[in-house]
Amino acid sequence: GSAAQIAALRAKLAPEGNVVSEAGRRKTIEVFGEPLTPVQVVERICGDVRERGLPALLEYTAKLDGKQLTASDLRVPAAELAAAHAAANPKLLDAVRRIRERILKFQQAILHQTVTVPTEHGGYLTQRYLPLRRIGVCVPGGAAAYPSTVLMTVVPAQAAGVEQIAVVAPPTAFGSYNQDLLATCHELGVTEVYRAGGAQAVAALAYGTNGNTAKTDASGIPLLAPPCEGGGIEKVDKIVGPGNLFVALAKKHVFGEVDIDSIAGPSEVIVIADETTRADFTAADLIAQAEHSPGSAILITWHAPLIDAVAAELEKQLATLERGELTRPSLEAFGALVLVKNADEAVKLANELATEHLHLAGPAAEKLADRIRYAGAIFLGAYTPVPVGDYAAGPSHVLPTGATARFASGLSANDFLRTNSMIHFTETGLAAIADDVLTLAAKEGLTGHANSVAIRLQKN
Ligand code: HSO
Ligand code: ZN
Repeated sequence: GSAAQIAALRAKLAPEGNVVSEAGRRKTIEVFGEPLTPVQVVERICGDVRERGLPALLEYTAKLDGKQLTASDLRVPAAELAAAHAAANPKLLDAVRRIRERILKFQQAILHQTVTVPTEHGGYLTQRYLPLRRIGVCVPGGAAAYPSTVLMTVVPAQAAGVEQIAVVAPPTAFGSYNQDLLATCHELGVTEVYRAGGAQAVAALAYGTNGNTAKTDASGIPLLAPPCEGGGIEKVDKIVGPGNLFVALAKKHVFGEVDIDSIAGPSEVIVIADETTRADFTAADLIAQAEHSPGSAILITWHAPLIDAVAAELEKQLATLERGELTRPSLEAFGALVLVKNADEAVKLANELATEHLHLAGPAAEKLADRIRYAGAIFLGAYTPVPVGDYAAGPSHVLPTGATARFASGLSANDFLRTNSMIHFTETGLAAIADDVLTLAAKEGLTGHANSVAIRLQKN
């Protein structure tokens, strides 16, 4: 629990590429013929897509993803989505349907409800929740194909009642050319899938692809969301979903123009194990996270024999797993087996590290749950490995990483709602509250404010 130990473990949880990592922020890249930081690159790309719209999006797709697309093949045709669905393994589609039901049930149950508080004299105050109209979902396509990410973003949005969902995935074999991904989109009723990734896709979602040519309606009033022309992307109200460093930085860049979810970096797990925890289970759990490559995986236990047992199991399992060799470097760079003195120390470390996934693996570990304040998602017991949450349980697997669980929460249906407050006063209600309003208005010197209340209470 020393400061040095915490710092060392924090570094493990913020691998290079994470927005919060210094190394990731400082290294320069040469996509524009001069060394620029990732932030500078993202600013240029976003600025350019905002200015020039669709041509810029297609140029960056060609330059950065190596895929020459035309305006008409940016959007995956309806027939292609249907064909992917028709050709999909029925077992996959059955699983998608069942998982969809589980997510929907949970997400609908946690949805904020409109609240009305009656006030004296027949008035009322309301907090009304309304779904967003149109959102964009980023699905990554780098190290693996992620149909599960489509489920874990799209279904919460649908539970909230979002009308329009535009999915962007890079034009790669693991992205928007992945047939399972397309079949999953179709199964969920997503009709807008675009072959775009990186900062350019985020910018396209944020600004739309019409460029800076001001669009107005017949009476000259600027349109907030001009309908897209020639196969472009229409501006969304919120962008969610994970992605690499460029996607994350682009989301930060466009925030304010649109809303975003939290910034998701590389995946992480901390397993807190007790005397009953099986070494083979735990090794498997650490590997499962590390195989996201990069993915970090930390074991914390006060049960000393477990450290060596897990180390041995890691070797054994890495040697036989198909992705073992891909996973090993990630585990070496971003993994740790930590022996603590006792459960108190384990709790303290877990709270300091505020990890994305925290697995309390065993009855004694499970007892610590109430003392855990910071974690994206908490997995309880020997039979709740993180992949159950990754794929099927119900809460979204889009979770805060890089210690952002100190202030950010996992994605949920509630992130697709916004609110209006509504205030209604009767004449007697206004008379009853008038003094308080007039007092404050006088203090602020805003006589017009005072008058707008006073004028209603004057007796003729
Ligand atoms: N562990 C990842 C989610 C995921 N795992 C997708 C497998 N597929 C971030 O929570
Ligand atoms: Zn995972």
